[in-house]
Amino acid sequence: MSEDKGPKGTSRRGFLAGAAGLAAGSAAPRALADNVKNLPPNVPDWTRALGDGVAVRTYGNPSKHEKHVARRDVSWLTATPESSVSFTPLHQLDGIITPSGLCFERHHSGIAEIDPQDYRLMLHGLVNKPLMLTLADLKRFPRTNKIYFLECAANSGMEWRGAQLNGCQYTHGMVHCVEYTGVPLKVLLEEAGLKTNAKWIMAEGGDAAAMNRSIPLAKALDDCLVAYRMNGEMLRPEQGYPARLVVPGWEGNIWVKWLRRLKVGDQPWETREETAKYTDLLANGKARKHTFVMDAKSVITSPSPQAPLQQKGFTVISGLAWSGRGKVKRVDVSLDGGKNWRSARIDGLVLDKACVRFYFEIDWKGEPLLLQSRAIDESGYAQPTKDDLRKIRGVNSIYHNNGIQTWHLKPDGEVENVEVG
Ligand SMILES: Nc1nc2c(c(=O)[nH]1)N[C@H]1C(S)=C(S)[C@@H](COP(=O)(O)O)O[C@H]1N2
Ligand SMILES: [Mo]
Repeated sequence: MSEDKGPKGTSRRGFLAGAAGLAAGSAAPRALADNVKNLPPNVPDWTRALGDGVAVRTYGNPSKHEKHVARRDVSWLTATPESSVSFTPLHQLDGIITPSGLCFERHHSGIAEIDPQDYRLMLHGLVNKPLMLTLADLKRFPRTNKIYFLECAANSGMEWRGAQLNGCQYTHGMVHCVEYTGVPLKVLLEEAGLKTNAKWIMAEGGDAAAMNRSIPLAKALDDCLVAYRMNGEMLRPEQGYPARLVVPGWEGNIWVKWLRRLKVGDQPWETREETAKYTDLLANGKARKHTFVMDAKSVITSPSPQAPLQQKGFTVISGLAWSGRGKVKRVDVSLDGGKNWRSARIDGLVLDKACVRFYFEIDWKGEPLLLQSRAIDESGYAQPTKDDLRKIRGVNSIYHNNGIQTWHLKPDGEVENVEVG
């Protein structure tokens, strides 16, 4: 390896400095000595015998050693598991694509189990030719593949009155980012033919909640999809099998799962989910509604409370950023609670209304740090501090909390959810 300088002047030869001393670290890997027979230069157990053949694992699962990588819920948050949420383990992932089995779930009445043979999508209302489509019909329309994030409007909703949940899985884990395959909604609407007074669309789910929301026609004709695949495979039941609405950049609640009906109308339906819920109570007692767009947001996923640092030296700080207004243009990182900022390195794809992955490498000497990240999107919008957000919004909201998160990294490597004043 050449002696070129790494980020912040770290010598590349120094990346693993101290690696040999792992056993002396605070969280040493399980007693190395016990496994000496499996360590080089010895021939390990897994080299001494044949492994499973092909087609034993017909639909593969992660290694049994990765069982700790899991969706988790917060038991006291909701009264029942059917109307509840599980969170994406953001601290255990990298890149921008969320593995299908780890996408957070938000159901109002549990997971509908739909037989694809009996599936129908009805499109009616202010159209010239109402449609009743089977899944096979949907698959015959021209289709497209798009990577988008989906964020529940309630993500970070517990943090309005101060730091509360200790882990980015819980503070920020109501987001996922996958590739969808589906039919542009515009194609279906054109097939049905819109009447001239068409202005809104109502999407309704086939679950026991029959969850429904109104969508302005302009958005429906812009970039919405009726998706039936995610990450190449058919949608998982949790994500709305066999078809869901994809509403890029807009709050997750509108992404109706188990999509059963699309009705075209001339005004919003004022459903429960856009009046009693998914509105934002302001300090003056008035509430905002139809707050569709998810503004730019970011979070450091590692280190974070569930992913403490195991040792000093070269350290990769990593996180995710996204914006419902388009592409993320830049992500800044602060080590001192927002006094000084430097640009992080965005690595991998930078797509419209999708997550980006950022990295910021440091040589950590064990000093306490106040880690923050802030996303700036192509519209010029910069993620606000929590206090700036509270100045406009008060503290009575649940939804649309995109304030800057602070993690307090302590000398022992532990990390805590805090706020800086
Ligand atoms: N039919 C139906 N669609 C639904 C819901 C639901 O309960 N029923 N929950 C909504 C909410 S509030 C969110 S945040 C997203 C969550 O999508 P996910 O479960 O794929 O993460 O689905 C939305 N679509
Ligand atoms: Mo949601």
